[in-house]
Amino acid sequence: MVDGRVGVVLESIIARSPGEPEFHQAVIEVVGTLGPVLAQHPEYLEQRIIERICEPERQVLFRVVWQDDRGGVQVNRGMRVQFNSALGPYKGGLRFHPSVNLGIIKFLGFEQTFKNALTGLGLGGGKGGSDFDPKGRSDAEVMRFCQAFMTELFRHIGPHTDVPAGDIGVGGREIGFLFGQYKRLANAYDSGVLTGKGVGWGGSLGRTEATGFGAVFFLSHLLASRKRTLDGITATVSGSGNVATYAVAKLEELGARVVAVSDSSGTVHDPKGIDLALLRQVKEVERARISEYAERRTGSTFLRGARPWSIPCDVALPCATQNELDEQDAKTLIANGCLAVVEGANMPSTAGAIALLQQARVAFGPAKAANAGGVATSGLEMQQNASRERWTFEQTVGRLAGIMQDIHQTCEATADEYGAPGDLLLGANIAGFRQVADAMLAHGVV
Ligand code: NDP
Ligand code: 2IT
Repeated sequence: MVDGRVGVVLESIIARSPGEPEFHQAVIEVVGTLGPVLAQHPEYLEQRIIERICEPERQVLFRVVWQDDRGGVQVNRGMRVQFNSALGPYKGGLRFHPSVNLGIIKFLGFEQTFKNALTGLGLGGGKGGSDFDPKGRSDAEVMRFCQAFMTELFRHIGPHTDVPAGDIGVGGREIGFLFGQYKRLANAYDSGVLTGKGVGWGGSLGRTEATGFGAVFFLSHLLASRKRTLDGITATVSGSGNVATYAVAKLEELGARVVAVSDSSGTVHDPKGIDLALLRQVKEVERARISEYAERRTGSTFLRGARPWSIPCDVALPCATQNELDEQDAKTLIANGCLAVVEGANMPSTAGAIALLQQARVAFGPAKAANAGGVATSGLEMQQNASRERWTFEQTVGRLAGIMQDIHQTCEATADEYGAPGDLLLGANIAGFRQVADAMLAHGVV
């Protein structure tokens, strides 16, 4: 609910960022739930915290020129949006995908600010990326692109300034090439300048698994609050990248049957349950399309062009990209008796879909809480880099599990406090906002 004064503020924020629909959507979603806290704390409006929190502190746009394997010159655009440093150095991933534009990176940096606040680890918010498309590129081309990208980015980042990591199209291979170039330019081994590093050279055990595992830990708390467990339930997952793969792994470990995964070409329906080893072979080792999985797995089918949401399930985990679950999908999930939707991706559900799910009392785990396990474990990687320690897989995942439990508890308690029991979207937004806003007030007019 947006009252008159807040509505005027929202309109001015949208007007100053034309042509950025994803950013508008993210801002409206957060500010639309802040009514009760703004009523209680007039200082947030008086000090213009909403306008300040919605305006990135710094936005860097740069040209990235590199040579492909045939000697052709390629030109891409790189960017880094340093959104908010009230709680710590800017922190957030890099996305390499042809759809990347400033509005998408701004929405991601905005979401990241509140997500990072919820982790409690002293991390500011940022995001970056490029319209570079890694699909079909050789390792050598990806390396030259990463080196060209870092040649500009390096002057804007540092272990105490801004600490990028992966996102869509940026995984261990890319972080390696980016780190190599940073190290060469800086003439320093600044382990803490990037996270998601290889475990042999400063990375944390468990970071690869963290986002997917964290989302499933969040889901199990959500189900527990409704006296249910994961054991024996049916799940559908979208995507087949980093987040999706380790969501599938943890779901299956905890006794769920995952009957769908997908990519941008279509969905695999595997009624027996996804074969994790085959999924990893196809996607991580061969970097092939998910249709390849269906070709090798008897009993599974490939639904070209389809999303997973028409396949009946008890829980749905969108783990691919923004706006991949719309009103029609929400109606189908509700009609099929879905109990819970937990967002592994960033802003995967449209505003209309969220409204329908909430009306139908489907338990909803919002992205900025449910997928915070990735960045939280990046925070743990930074701790290990700073102390020159190396924790075991069990230690790190144990810390992750505790952080996800705390985040779930904070969202629930905040929703209760503000008169909306069970509304974890409101709980996540208000809890994250208050952390950041109070730090900004303390820091004065900066
Ligand atoms: P990956 O690049 O590893 O995998 C992305 C997956 O999503 C692929 O299966 C890809 O299919 C699919 N996908 C990407 N874009 C689209 C699209 N436009 N339409 C349909 N499918 C698409 O990325 P991640 O797993 O790291 O990221 C997935 C989501 O999770 C993103 O929203 C990201 O922001 C979010 N996230 C990631 C975190 C992390 O630690 N990595 C942390 C928190 C959130 P295809 O190969 O066909 O493109
Ligand atoms: O959206 C996200 O939280 C990420 N892509 C992870 C960011 C990070 O810094 O680990």
